[in-house]
Amino acid sequence: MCKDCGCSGDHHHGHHHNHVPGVPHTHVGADGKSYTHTHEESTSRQVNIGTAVLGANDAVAAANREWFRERNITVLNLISSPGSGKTSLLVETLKELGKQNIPAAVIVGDQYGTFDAERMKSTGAAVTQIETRSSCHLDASRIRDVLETAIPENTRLLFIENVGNLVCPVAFDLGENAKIALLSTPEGEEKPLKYPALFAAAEVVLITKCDLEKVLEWNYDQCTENIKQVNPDVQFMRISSKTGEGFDSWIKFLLNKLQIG
Ligand SMILES: Nc1nc2c(ncn2[C@@H]2O[C@H](COP(=O)(O)OP(=O)(O)O)[C@@H](O)[C@H]2O)c(=O)[nH]1
Ligand SMILES: [Mg+2]
Repeated sequence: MCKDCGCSGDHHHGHHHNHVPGVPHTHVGADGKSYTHTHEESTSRQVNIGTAVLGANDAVAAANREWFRERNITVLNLISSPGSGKTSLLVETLKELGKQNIPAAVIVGDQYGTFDAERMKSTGAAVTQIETRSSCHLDASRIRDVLETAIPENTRLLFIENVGNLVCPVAFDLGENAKIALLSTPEGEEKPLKYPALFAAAEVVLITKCDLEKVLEWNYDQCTENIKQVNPDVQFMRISSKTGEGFDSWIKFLLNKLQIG
């Protein structure tokens, strides 16, 4: 989690700043309330708040997980950089699941706007957009708050498209069955070593935009070696939402997930 950007708390600065240590000052938080606090010399206080926030998040995530389990809904949390192809993948995936009569829903988080929800709604699936505003990740309570409205009764599969960010979303359990990482070929083969947390936590890494491999001189073996260094057991899939390559394996993985939960 990114303690420097303040993403760990409800009480959210939303900006970076330098204040004189020991002098109290006030901010208006994302919830509209005013908070007065004091910056200290050491960062130990921030770490403590972060730990408490994650503990509170885990409790809500556990309740979400139970909600999904009672309804037999499999939940996948998609995490990657902005622009790596999450929404494009989901549009094509939802079309395919529609053909196979598998009811799926999506909750998508972005800082602002409803662009992605509009793209995905065209598939006929239930899609709910959350605007996270000052926050760089979804947390379990944001998911809890929309559960009753976002998920039609017969839903079997829920995709959560997290806010585009390789770092902070990883720390927040949402109650999902698995985290799916996407790494698009333009991002470079070394990203799993530079941002290991996501690749260590993922059950599957989708190597997206594989249609661009040639033009980018993408080195698949080097990339997968890098991922294996942080997660020896992870599954890989090479996939393109433009050409449809890799969709057979991806859909097979999803159908299998529905069986085993
Ligand atoms: N060449 C290529 N471009 C893609 C592919 N998937 C997505 N894109 C493009 O990448 C950009 C970002 O995609 P988007 O799905 O919005 O990514 P997100 O921000 O992770 O949701 C868009 O311009 C897409 O058209 C792909 O498989 N191949
Ligand atoms: Mg998107």
